[in-house]
Amino acid sequence: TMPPRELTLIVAATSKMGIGLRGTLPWTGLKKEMAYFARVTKRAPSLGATNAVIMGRKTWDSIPPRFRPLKERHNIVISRTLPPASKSSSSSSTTVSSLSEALDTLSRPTDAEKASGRAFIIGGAQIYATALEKPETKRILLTRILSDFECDTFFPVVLEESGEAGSWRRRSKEELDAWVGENVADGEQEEGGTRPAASRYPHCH
Ligand code: FOL
Repeated sequence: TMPPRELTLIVAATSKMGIGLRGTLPWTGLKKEMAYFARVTKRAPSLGATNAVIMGRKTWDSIPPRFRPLKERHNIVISRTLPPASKSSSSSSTTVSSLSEALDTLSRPTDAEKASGRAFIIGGAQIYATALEKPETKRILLTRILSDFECDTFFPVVLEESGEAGSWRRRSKEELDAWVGENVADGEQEEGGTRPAASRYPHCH
């Protein structure tokens, strides 16, 4: 019997913890930030391992069809209404009806490749909230978006720039770098097209 898989939440949020607007990301053109998301979620702890990305159905719908399923990752989609041909599953994507079922799926991997990968919760708000109640949820990788974009969806915990947020505590850049496996750019990173949206790189909580 194996220990349950650790879960890592990855999220980009404004200072008010805004994460979404009308079914998509509130911002456009944060290409380096999205590239960071893709690199971190793809990077597996060992050669020949594949990570899993777990998301709600609305987040799945928000991903441009050309990028779905997210490549080089096992995509697990949570939907109360399973697609026709039920419990649709291929090697790169699986649909389940709850986060608990997603965790069950991870606990009986179909192959060694998936057995050794990391598991990331990639949203949205409902799935983050459910995941935050699970003891398996060990860390949050937050990218702070410094421009105050309009949002109608919010991350369920307010993570402060400095210090505590309930039981969550901000970690050092060294701890972040060591876990993600890269030297994460430090300080304010400016990008975002014509009107640069400053984005500051992750906090590890
Ligand atoms: N975390 C962070 N840090 N940034 C995000 O943008 C983010 N987004 C989500 C969850 N956590 C995040 C959920 N939304 C794609 C689109 C939306 C999305 C997640 C992923 C997406 O299309 N990803 C492609 C990259 C495409 C590109 O290169 O532009 C991928 O391969 O990951």
